Amino acid sequence: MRTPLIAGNWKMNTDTSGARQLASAIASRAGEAEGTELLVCPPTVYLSLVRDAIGDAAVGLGAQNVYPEANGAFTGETSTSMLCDLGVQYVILGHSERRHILGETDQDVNKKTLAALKAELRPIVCVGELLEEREAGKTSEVIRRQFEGSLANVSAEQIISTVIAYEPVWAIGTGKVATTEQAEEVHADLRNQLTSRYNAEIASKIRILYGGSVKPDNAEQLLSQPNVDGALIGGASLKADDFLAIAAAG
Ligand code: G2H
Repeated sequence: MRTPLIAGNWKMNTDTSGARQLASAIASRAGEAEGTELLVCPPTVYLSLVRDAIGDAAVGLGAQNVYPEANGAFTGETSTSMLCDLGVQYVILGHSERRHILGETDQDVNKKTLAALKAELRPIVCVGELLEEREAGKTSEVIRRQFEGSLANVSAEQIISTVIAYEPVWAIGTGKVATTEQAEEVHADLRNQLTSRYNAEIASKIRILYGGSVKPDNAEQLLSQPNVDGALIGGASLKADDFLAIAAAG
């Protein structure tokens, strides 16, 4: 009942011709991913050209960040209305690289989430524990805190448009992938939190993606878990063959 979402987070990669080629290659083969929703999230500066390269193909367009104010004196930032103006449908928020390299807090992520929802952009809100937090047995506590903080004041109507991504920080770009049991445990816990906060029907509609070194050879196992509804893919999303192979596994 939940359509899997396979999202490519290109991070700070590609250039003009690389972004165009990658988007065109994915768009031309989008039919291979029938039954799965495809999404690409290029760097902000390439959103327009990627949108044009996608054309009418069934591939969504996402941004990697947004600033929570509508417009004004915020040098270097990009507003929700600018993203909407470019035809962007989704925005990744609270990615661990933004939390840990750029110092974003749950409160920052929450402001961005509420601003995105207000502008009818669909947020993909990322949560995930550090290795030391997992080793200290604090995974569930950390995920709960990030869930509560990042999704504060999101209404029942709004949560339906929201996607959650569980990305254990120790698995990001490291080649280490969470076991299917580790992923499913956190995903099920997130679903329980959605049920407690909203209700079971709403919780059953929300997609929870897994992210962290997803590759064609581990995708099938991860995506077969009952509460894993897709993937947020970094490195492997930069090759159309790998990205589409992951989508085919979904
Ligand atoms: C996690 C993921 C994409 P990678 O950051 O969000 O990246 O697949 O390279 O681990």
